[in-house]
Amino acid sequence: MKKTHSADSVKCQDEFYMSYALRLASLGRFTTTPNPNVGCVLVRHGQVVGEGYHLRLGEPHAEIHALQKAGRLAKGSVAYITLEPCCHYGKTPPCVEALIKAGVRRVVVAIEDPNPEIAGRGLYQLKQAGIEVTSGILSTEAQDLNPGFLKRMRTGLPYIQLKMACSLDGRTAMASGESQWITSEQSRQDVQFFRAQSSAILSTGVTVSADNPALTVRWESLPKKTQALYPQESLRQPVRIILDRHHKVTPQHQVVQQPGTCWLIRTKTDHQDWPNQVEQWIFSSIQWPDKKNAIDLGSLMTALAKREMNLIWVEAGAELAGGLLEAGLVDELILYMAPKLLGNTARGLCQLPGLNELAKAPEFVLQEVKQMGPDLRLRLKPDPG
Ligand code: AOF
Ligand code: ZN
Repeated sequence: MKKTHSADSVKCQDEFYMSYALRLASLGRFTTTPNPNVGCVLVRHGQVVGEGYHLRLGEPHAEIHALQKAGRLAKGSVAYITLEPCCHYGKTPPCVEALIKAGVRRVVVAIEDPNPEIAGRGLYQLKQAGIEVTSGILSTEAQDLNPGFLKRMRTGLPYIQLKMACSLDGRTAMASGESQWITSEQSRQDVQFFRAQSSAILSTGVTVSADNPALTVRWESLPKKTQALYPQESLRQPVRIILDRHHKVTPQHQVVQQPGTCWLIRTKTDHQDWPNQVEQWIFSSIQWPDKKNAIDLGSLMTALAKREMNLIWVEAGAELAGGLLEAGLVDELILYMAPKLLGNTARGLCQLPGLNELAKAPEFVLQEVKQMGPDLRLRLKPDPG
């Protein structure tokens, strides 16, 4: 009886400190890509003696920050880490060695690191050194913090969030194409938050030539609560990736002019005078009867993962939305719904041309519903069936 009670209290304590480490980890959410968000807390005799999180590629890992803060007090402490510590020489030396050297007594992790360089070997080396290891504490929360990194490491594909905005009757734009400002200021601030934590924002030449969007992150447009946690200088511009097989993007468009990298995905190169931050990617096309010259989205995503794109935020029209859904590439649908009716002549959410039976309609599982000012935000995942 007594043993069960103490096991419960250890688990409770582990969860308490792990949730603190997760909060620290999330402070790197706008900056760490292509690396994961990781937090670390060192606890000795019930006191936090060191803490830290990973901020940016090439900079020290979470554990190193925490060990530096703890100094000699790290000896005999318990380390709570949101991801299995690394055991390889990457851009920085292995954290496992640093933890062993500092004399940490026990290591508690939320999840294993699927990076093939690590994949359980970090925990193994700790055990070999006589350190007690516990794994799986708040693993769901830790997975949710790093969907992009984890998916890329596990599958070689990025995690894709498809954003759509519509009216109550599921319409995205008037028949004329007029569409700006369907949703509210609060929803647009929320979009800024999602953009900021993505590796890249994906759109199309058709959307760029219709709306000339900047597709940037603007700190002053982030929610006030976010501004308080993340300093302006820590913002990074996600790569802007534009599917542009019809060469609609010109050097004058905002996606090209704004600071940050822009990749134009095309089937042929052109010889215009593009600024340095623009790169043209040439993709072989697939000739389908109904989609002449369409770029194979699966191959594109594999190529983007090879360029270390963890999380891709898609803001485009009905055609790309339909294409990604048909190809089974969408991991999450984020739908902002404004309390307006646009009527039957307005444009629909997504093109699914081959769909003629209800039984074949893509289905989703609702993950979350949140009110955003006057709008609703639905988060949905495709139903694996
Ligand atoms: C940790 N703690 O805080 C992070 C880890 O090139 P490097 O040295 O930055 O190593 C990158 C890899 O290390 C990354 O792909 C992931 O597997 C792991 N990230 N590991 O122990 C951390 N950010
Ligand atoms: Zn490390």
